[in-house]
Amino acid sequence: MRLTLLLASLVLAQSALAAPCNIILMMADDFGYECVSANGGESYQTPNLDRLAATGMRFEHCHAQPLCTPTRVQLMTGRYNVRNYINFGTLLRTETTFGHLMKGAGYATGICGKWQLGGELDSPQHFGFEEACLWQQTRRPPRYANPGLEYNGAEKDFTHGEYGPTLVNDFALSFITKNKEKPFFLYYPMILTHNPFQPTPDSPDWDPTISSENKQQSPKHFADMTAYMDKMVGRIIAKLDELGIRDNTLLLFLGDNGTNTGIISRFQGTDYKGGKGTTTSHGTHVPLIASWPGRVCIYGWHYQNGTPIQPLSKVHTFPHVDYSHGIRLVARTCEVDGAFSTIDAVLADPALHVLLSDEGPFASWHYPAGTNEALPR
Ligand SMILES: [Ca+2]
Repeated sequence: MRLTLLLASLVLAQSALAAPCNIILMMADDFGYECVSANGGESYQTPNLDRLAATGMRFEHCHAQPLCTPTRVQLMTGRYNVRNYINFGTLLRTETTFGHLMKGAGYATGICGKWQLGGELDSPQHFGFEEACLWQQTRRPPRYANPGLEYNGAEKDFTHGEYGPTLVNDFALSFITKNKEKPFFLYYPMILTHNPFQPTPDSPDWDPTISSENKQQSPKHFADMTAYMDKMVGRIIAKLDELGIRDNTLLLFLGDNGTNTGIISRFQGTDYKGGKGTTTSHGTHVPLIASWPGRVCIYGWHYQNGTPIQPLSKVHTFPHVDYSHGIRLVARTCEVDGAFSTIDAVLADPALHVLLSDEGPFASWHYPAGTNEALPR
C-alpha cells in the first residue's frame, strides 16, 4: 500500500473563476483501477469515464483504503482512520464532514447512493447534506431489482421492477436540476458495482420480478454492472450539458476500494484479480478522474495527453474540494492530520514531495482483517 486517498495534484484555475463552481463527487463501490478502459482495462465498456478522462485528468496512482467504511470515513472527514475509524459501518456523529463545509459555504448539498455509516433517521442532514436518497441507511433491503431506499430518512420500497442505481441516479438528476441556479455539492457514492453480481436492466437475463439479493448471482454480471454504472455517469454528464452548467461543474470520479476478489479482469494484457480487503495494490488502487472543461489543470506539474507525468498522492478530497472554492480551510481535523491551509503549503510539504518521488515506502498499513480494523499509519 503506497498512499492514502489523494487529490492534491489537482489544483483548479481559481483566478479564472467568476463564480463558485458546482461539485459532483461520484464514487463507485468496489471498483478497482483495472476496470476502466482508459486505464488499460480490457474487460469492460466504460465510454463515459473514458470520455471524462480524455477531456479532463486521469490519475494513475490513486490509492484508497481497501474497504468501504475506512475509505468513506476518511474521504468525508479528511482525517486518517487512526483518528476516527471505530468500526465498520460507523461514522462518528461528532465528526465534521465535507457536507458541513459546503453547506456552511452556502452550497446546496445532496447525497445519494450507499450510506452504511449508521442507522439514524437524520444521518444525512446531521452530516451536512440537505437532501438525501440512500440505500442502507435505516435498514438493508435489496439494492438492485425492486430495492428499498430512504428519501431524507423516509423509507420507500419499490415493487414494480425498478432498479436501485437508476432510482438513485434519477434523484441525482433531480437534485442537479433543482439547484441549477446556485452552486451545489452532490456526493454520489454509487451503489454499483458491489456484489451481489446480479443482472442490470440492460442484461439479457434481467428479471424485473425478483426482490432478493440471493437470486441470479454470477460474476458474469460484473461487466454489465460496470457498463450500467458508466451509463449512470453518462446521464449526469448529459444533464449538465442539457442545463448548460457543464462548464461550471467539477466532476470527480473514483473507486472506494479495489474490486471484489471474485472478479478477474484483463488489464494491460494480463489477468488481474480483484483484491478488495487486502493491503495490496489490487485492494487499494482505484481510478480517479477529474473533469471540468477548461479549468482542470495541474498546478506546477507537467502532464501529457491528460495524464500527469508526476504521480500524486496522499492528500484528501476533503481539503481539496475546499480549495476549489477558495476557502482557506484551517480546520481542527486538518491541523491534526497535517493538511494544509493554502495550496502553497501543500506543495511545500516535505512529505508530499516524498510521495511525489514514487520511491520508497510512502506509508505502512495496519489492517488486521477480520477484526474490523483498517488503520493507515
Ligand atoms: Ca466498497
